[in-house]
Amino acid sequence: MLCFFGDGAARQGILHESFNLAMLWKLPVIYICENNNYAMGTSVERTSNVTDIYKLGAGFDMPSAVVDGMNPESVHDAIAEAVKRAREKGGPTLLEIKTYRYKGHSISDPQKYRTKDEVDEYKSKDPISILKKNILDNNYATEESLTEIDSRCEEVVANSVKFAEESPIPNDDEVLKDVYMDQNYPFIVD
Ligand SMILES: Cc1ncc(C[n+]2csc(CCOP(=O)(O)OP(=O)(O)O)c2C)c(N)n1
Ligand SMILES: [Mg+2]
Repeated sequence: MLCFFGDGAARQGILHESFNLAMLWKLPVIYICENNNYAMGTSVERTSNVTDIYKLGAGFDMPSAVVDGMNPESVHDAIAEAVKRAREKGGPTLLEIKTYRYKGHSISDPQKYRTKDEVDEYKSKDPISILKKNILDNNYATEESLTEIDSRCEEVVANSVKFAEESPIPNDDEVLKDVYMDQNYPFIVD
């Protein structure tokens, strides 16, 4: 199971309880902390004594690593290793994937907590642009085929939005559809 959360969510106590049980029961969970350095507008440095989030795994003997989230190959390699461990019943892994968020947390975020230079610095290391350059430089694909993939993706998204907007509001009995949980869990009250 791939479990994604932000650096802000990493500060919640329940995560540590979850780490403990996941290690005790050797669950096949890959904890993926997307550390973009801000929880809404609050930097990791303002809230955390230990700012290397992957180190939180040490208290539970959980295999943990920091990964350059601006480098798609590094992310692939780290996930592949964690998946292998999980499939071989080696238990959970914590990955701190260091990345960045170009936009504010929401449209009402004035972004006074960072400078434009900081944002521009990360934009210059954009993983999608770098991957594209890498693909072209190594002749893995042509510019035309990448443009074609882009337009196919845009089409899928546009069709999905159209489908959602044209669909009726779902019935209440669909609220748990496709949700991974015990459908008889006692929280569900008629
Ligand atoms: C249990 C809970 N506590 C607090 C909040 C309010 N809240 C919403 S987003 C957020 C910060 C999340 O930070 P992070 O996980 O780093 O996400 P990012 O801002 O990077 O998208 C907080 C505290 C919430 N939604 N749920
Ligand atoms: Mg964050």
